Amino acid sequence: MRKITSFCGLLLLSLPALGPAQETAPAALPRTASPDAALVYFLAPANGATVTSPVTVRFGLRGMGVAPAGVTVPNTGHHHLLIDVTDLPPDNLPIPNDATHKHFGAGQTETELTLEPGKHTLQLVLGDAAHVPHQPPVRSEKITITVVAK
Ligand SMILES: [Cu+2]
Repeated sequence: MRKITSFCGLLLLSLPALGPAQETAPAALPRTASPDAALVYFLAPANGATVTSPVTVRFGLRGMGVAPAGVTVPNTGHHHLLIDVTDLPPDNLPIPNDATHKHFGAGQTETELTLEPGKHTLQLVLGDAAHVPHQPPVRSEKITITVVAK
């Protein structure tokens, strides 16, 4: 997280130095290409499932490999889990790292999630070595689950 913050700081600091010709360009980071066949999805829970907390969430990935953050092997990335996120974060910046945007930078493919009772949405986004979504983005469908008390 500290790495992301300092990188963003660097990015912001470098903006005033851009020439007039670049002023209209978005403050974007280089994007890493994803293959056409790439697909990220939930192995569990199922969309619409009723579950108890903690919820075991398993991440599926087809057409690409999982690599830890910082690794720049082509056609790899690491998982990010968006919890109750309405607006997707920008595709051209590192995915935020907070309570609703969880990074699995060690290459994890599952997690135990503690959620309050009620409806929740979950969505997966693959990020590259620098936590930036691929081009085109590799995102799962957004699933809805209902958490009930034990
Ligand atoms: Cu990340």
